Amino acid sequence: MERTLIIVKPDGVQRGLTGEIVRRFEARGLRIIGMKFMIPSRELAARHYAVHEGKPFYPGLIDYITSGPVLVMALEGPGAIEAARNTIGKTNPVEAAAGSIRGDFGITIGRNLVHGSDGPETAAKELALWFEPHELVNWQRDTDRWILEDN
Ligand code: DAT
Ligand code: MG
Repeated sequence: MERTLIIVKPDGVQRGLTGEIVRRFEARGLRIIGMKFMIPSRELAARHYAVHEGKPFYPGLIDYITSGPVLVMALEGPGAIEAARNTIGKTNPVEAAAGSIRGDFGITIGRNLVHGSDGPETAAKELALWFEPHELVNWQRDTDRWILEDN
């Protein structure tokens, strides 16, 4: 089992796409274990995007992610990180496959709707950054025997 951190960015929230985006992850079989709605502080945004500090797009990226409410999710499943990244699509929506969230709803890199952790170390770091341990819920999903071969 793997965990990943997903954010519906302010454009996704403002455009009323939160339900559609959550639906796609749920339909895929990823299990929601945490969810919160908040306006990220600049400090939180800076820690989240620390790896991009100094790049030309960094100031705009911080302005964008702190510009309004976001929906933050922790998802769990086998290969959850890669599965979620594939459901989200390539960073630049122009290159994202049709059928992916960015490929279906985005057209510019600076408004690409969703964040998903890019590897196990990043996921662990990001989950700890956005969620307190007690905010992650342990629960049995009754449909798991139809979604997961081994559960
Ligand atoms: P991803 O969000 O697909 O993991 P990333 O981690 O490389 O992509 O970059 C984080 C965000 O920064 C990305 O979602 C959009 C923005 N970004 C990345 N590269 C960019 C670029 N060349 N120009 C403008 N914005 C960019
Ligand atoms: Mg990234």
